[in-house]
Amino acid sequence: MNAFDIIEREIRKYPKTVIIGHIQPDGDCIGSSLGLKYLIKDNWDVEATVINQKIDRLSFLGCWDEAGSASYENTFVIQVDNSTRERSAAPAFIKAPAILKIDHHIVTDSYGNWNIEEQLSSCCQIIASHAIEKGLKISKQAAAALYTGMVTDTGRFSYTGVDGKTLAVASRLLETGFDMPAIISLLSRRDMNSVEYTKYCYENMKISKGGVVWLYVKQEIIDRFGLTPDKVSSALDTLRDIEDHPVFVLFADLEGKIRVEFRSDRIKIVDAAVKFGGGGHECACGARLESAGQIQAVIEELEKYVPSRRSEAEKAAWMRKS
Ligand SMILES: [Mn+2]
Repeated sequence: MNAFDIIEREIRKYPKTVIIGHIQPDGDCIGSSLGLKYLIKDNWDVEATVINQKIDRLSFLGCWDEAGSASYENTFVIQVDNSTRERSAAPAFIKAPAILKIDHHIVTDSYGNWNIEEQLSSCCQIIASHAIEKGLKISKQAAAALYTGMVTDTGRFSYTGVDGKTLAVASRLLETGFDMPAIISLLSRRDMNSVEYTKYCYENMKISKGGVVWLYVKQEIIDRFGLTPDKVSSALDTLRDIEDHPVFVLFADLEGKIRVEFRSDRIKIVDAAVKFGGGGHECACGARLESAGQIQAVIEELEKYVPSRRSEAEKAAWMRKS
């Protein structure tokens, strides 16, 4: 099933097409939404509306609206990069008569009338590969948006899940001639406040007895640095890549709960996230806690995945991969 066969048909059936991302948008979410908007405009001259939360550092890709009180009657909705209906940037979308889900996460909620669920390295890769397969015209603007999502969701093509097909799709996007180094420069830029936050993270990160690297960013710190949820997560870059410590986790106060971001260097830890009611990818997943009292339990659960605490055989297998 090619996503654009559905899109081409449904955009003509309904007076309105709305593309929606997930809450706390990232590069893949914004890149997918805007890339798709540009593809629809360039190939069928139809204006789709994009709904996403605000995120300043990606505004160079284009504009979008925030969810208002719009109803979704008589609307064709394309929901991108969003695994569950609750995480939508506009949950009212579920009332729409026609919903296309395009997502690359582990499948837990196939809420669409059509569900394009492919476990590729980014949602942008799915959209770009379907566009290429269908022989669509891909403008520089569309390519730049889709490339941004591919780059950000794969740690610049370095995470598990990147394969020859990923790079073939990226290659096709680069052929459009958009200014790739400019995109990378914009994505990499840090202001002094971020540098100060990074300093805070290095000074306050901890390593548990069982070898888990962790940090808890409390509300007062979020306020002190004026951090958006997305900026809070940049602490993960401080926690990663520490020799002999492949399992790390970031806790942060968020909307009265504690957001937990689990990460590892090639160790499957998603079961730990599931244990706390979360989910996601094998080595990059998340959950929410009701209170800080549960933090210790999460750390102890994760300690079970630290190679030095596992059997000699498992340890050797992990070392071989290193
Ligand atoms: Mn994604």
